Amino acid sequence: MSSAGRGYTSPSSARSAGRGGSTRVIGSSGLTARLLLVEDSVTQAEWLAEILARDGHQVLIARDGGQALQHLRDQAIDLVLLDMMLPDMDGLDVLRAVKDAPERGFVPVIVLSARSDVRSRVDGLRTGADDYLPKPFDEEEALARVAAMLRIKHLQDELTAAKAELLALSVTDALTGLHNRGYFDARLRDEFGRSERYSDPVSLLIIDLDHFKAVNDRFGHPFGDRVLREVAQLVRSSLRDPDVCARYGGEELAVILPKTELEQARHVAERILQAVRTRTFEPPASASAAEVRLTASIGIAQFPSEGVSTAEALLGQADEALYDAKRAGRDRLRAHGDPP
Ligand code: GH3
Ligand code: MG
Ligand code: MG
Ligand code: MG
Repeated sequence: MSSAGRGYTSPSSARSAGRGGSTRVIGSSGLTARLLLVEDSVTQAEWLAEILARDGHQVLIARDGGQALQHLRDQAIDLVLLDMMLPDMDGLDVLRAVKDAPERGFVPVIVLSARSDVRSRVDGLRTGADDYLPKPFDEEEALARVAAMLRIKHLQDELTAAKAELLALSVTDALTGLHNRGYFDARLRDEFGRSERYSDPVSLLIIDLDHFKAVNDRFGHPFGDRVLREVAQLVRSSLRDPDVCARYGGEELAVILPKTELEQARHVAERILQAVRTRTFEPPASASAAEVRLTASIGIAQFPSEGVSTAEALLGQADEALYDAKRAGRDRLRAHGDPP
């Protein structure tokens, strides 16, 4: 659907690519974009569209509010030029439709109004319009105002993308790419609350690599790091989408299994143990070993269960079960309450 994709793609057009993509070319005037011109007067619409197109913009024309809403639904629009007097709708309603869709990101709206029509400009600006152009417009001014708004949009898009990236980083463990402990603790509280409200079961696994200190001591820390990353992938790929998997501490991973009974959780844990014990890791070239093998131990707890009224208590039970598994010889799982 989109044509020439030269030049940059802004974060917002990358996000909205699924809804028809976006045409962006670095033109003579700087940023160019896909504009929606909402104007019922054919002569005015065509005149302005031609000026904008000459400046490198792609221009869609809507003759009334209904067409405008249709275009907004079908296309990724970067900026709207909006006549407030439309045959079928109040321009303010089109404006609200543009601004009430946060998933579109920042879509600037420039109100077009007769020079004498102060009321619709004021209403427009108060309702969320970003700028206005008094009719009849000066060609240069129209282009300059569009360019200024697109510059702001570009900055805004970059900010939104940077914020999303920071947010992702703040919940991610840098070594393994799994969620970090902060995220996990918050999700555990959420899932615990949900489980309490809806009487759904929730299970929790704590996975600890066996004798991992020895792996580091023998093959070096960088190799240990690589093993941790690979194990994280193994565990992740043993889980379903709604499951939450995090690096809980050094060589410990934790998993929330929403809507999962203890018996199903045992199956998941057994699958993870099997995946770890059958995996071979290629040691560093300097090491004499041909391959490195590893095992893990897993502690399981489920809610609802006796003596558990908080997420922390559930975590405590899983932790105790993990130590039972270690004491019983490692490379195995234990659920809270299992006989020794
Ligand atoms: P156990 O079977 O009792 O769990 O023995 P262990 O050696 O795994 O347990 P211990 O708690 O004594 O040691 C944990 C080791 O995990 C020591 C530490 O160096 C290693 N470790 C923790 N975080 C990292 C990491 O980010 N990278 C690497 N390479 N090693 C780590
Ligand atoms: Mg009109
Ligand atoms: Mg440990
Ligand atoms: Mg360990």
